[in-house]
Amino acid sequence: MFELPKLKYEYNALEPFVDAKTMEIHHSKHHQGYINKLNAALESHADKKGLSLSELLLQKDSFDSQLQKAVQNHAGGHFNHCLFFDIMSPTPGEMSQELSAQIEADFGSKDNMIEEFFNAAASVFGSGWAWLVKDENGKLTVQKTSNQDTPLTDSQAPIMGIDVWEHAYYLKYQNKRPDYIKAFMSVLDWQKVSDNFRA
Ligand code: MN3
Repeated sequence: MFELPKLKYEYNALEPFVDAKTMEIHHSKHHQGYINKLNAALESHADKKGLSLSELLLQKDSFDSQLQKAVQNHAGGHFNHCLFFDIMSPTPGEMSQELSAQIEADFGSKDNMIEEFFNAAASVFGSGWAWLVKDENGKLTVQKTSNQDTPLTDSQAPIMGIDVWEHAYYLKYQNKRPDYIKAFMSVLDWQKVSDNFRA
């Protein structure tokens, strides 16, 4: 059974950038909801219960269509939210030299990468995510996914991502998604993103 990870900070710790009410609902209702639905889907698939979250996502194409859809949406939702909550911090750290050098190699500069990430997040149509993704050679790209699809595959893994579903920002920012993206960048823990890059 999958369980909701505890946050490393209080619901109000990211104020004023991300408000406490949004954090509470997002974590305790939305993230918990994906976990509940994932666990429910696995109830009838006892042979899959020993698989890790990553294994479920990487193997889902071999599952029956009902479980495949449940894993895509709810294991994806669980995985994506774990990363998202983990890379925000009330005391964001600095980017490593290693990540900084890779960003310069792949985007020319940190500003260019942030601009591309910002534009990706702002232009997701409907509900979805924008990502910074590392491939098997360490190369970085900005990507977008719809719904709870995740960029995790055998050959690439997300190291940073922003949830642009309206539930992530509507209470405080309403239709002003760009303001929310800017706020997210203010609480983004580059040290954690650097750890994910190194992993
Ligand atoms: Mn969400």
